[in-house]
Amino acid sequence: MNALLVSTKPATMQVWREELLALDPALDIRLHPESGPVEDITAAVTWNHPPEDLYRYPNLKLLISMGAGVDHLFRPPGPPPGVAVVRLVDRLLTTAMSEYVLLAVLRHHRQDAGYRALQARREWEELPAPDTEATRIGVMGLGNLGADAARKLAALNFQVAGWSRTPKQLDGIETFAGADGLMPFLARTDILVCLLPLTPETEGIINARTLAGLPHGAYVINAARGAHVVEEDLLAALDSGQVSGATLDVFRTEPLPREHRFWTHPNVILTPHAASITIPRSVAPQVIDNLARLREGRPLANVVDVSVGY
Ligand code: NDP
Ligand code: OXD
Repeated sequence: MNALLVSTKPATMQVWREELLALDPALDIRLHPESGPVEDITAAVTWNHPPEDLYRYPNLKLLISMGAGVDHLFRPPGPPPGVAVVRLVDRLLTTAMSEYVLLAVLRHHRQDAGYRALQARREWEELPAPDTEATRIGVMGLGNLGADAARKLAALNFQVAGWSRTPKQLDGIETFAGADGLMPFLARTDILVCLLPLTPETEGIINARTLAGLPHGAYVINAARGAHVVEEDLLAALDSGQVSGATLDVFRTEPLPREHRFWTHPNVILTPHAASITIPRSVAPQVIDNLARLREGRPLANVVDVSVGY
């Protein structure tokens, strides 16, 4: 029996089932927790599924993340040994993330908060003209999302740099890599954009030390994972003015607790992990494709390197 386990929020699971069956009516889909006999499950497409539960399926061969990120699959005890892990790479996901980043950058760069405050007071006043070519943006993570955002920002004439684990070359973008490249990258960054995967190496990477490495008054945008940020350190940097403001989509605890200071900080704009939302209809074909590859013993697409966690 080759059954596919689908696990996420109940209402979303029904949508996934419909979209997958529309492409392959023969699929045997089981919605968590109604998985049937555990021996039947050979593949699973999941989001925030309890990781230890995946060890119950002795014939599981493939884990498909319902998003671009896979950190939810690497929470202890991590994916069962020998099970392949793949993730989503999707044009709509990438486009939506770049829109989010561009919106946050331009809202800051064009002093939107300042003009809204003037409007509220009915004051006709010009703020200093922004200088795009002199504004340096630094994108942490030059993968599918980071590289697209970096290219689009460069097309707007910002000075764009990117930082990645291994060296990269991107036309019109200055690149930095590895631990040695981090502080020089930060030192030339007026607007920091985090689009890293969450791994043991990147957890807490936006902290007192790295924030102090940015020019005074830099702006921070985090649309990757909340645990990239040491939240107390970011709040301290916002309070001192080292960081002039932040746009945050992701948080250590989600939903963000109602008493958290980010909700009311005057220089924080936040969204509820909505920068780029997976659209099942858009990604169902790649799930079907990977299931076919698994069945036919062909190489899988968008494979995650389990040894580095992304
Ligand atoms: P990719 O795997 O395509 O790219 C990851 C990039 O990060 C690569 O350039 C990689 O370097 C770099 N990187 C990884 N580890 C390190 C490190 N230790 N030091 C420096 N650079 C590092 O990921 P995506 O671009 O597809 O997605 C990025 C993240 O965005 C996801 O993991 C997810 O957490 C988040 N996300 C958030 C969403 C939201 O709605 N808020 C929606 C979708 C994704 P190298 O190129 O050398 O491998
Ligand atoms: C993702 C996300 O990783 O939505 O795709 O966060």
